[in-house]
Amino acid sequence: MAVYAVGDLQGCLEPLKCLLERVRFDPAQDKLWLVGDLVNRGPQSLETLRFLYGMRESLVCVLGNHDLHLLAAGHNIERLKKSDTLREILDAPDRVELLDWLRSQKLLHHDAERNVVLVHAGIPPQWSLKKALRYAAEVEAALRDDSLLPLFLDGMYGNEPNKWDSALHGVTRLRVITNYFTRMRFCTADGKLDLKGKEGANTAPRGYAPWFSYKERRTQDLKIIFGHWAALEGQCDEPGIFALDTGCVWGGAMTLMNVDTGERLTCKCDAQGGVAPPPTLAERFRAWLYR
Ligand SMILES: [Mn+2]
Repeated sequence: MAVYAVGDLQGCLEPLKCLLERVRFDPAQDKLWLVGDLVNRGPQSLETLRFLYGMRESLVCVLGNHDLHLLAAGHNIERLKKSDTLREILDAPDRVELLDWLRSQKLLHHDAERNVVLVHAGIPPQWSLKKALRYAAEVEAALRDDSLLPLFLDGMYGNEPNKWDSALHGVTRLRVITNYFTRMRFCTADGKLDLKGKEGANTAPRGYAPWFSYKERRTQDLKIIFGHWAALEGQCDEPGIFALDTGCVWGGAMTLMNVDTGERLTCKCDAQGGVAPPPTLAERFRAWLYR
């Protein structure tokens, strides 16, 4: 049995299949961990979701910002944006099944035996693993609760408050938790978020730094696998921190890592003859702006 983690899929099914074939993935034996952002922007969001649903027993999945956006659109909370490629899911006959599966996923997965955590964006420096798990569970409970779900999806959008305070309550509290786990890149040592910067690790605004870079970070003794930050290009010098988003949907590649050995493989988005014509520079720029 092998355990693999794969970076953001964003509706790119062919490179995922390419990677699974290359490691001879066996759904009966092996496990695939997904860092979230399964859909959106890429060419095959519906097919990707169906493919994953078909192998759901072999998956561990944490949710990303695009997955939550899909849930909000699917529950008529949020309208689709021009750059979204989610319409085909909303129109699909199996949408209820697929979206119900999605909303039953976690924000944070902890493998105690391996001492590894899987999360879409990261864990803020001021939270211990214990606290992070507790806060993630608050959002996960809201996602699973029919009456709380619309309130959460409606209230999750926004950048404020930009810092955790244990006195926060209601949907505001859930929004801050969700922003940490699914959108964070740069923050201050005490966890104040900057949600605007999307470029490389050395482009932090003054007073901010990548969430994983702080000496004070309370999860130093843990391995953390994350996605979301394509501009890192899979590079992260911090010991125990594994960046897996290599920007497949932006013309990069998809990365798969063996969780136990750290070995990595990549497949390009056009690995099998191309599933979509390469975007023009203008399209890529527009897509990047909307990311
Ligand atoms: Mn993301």
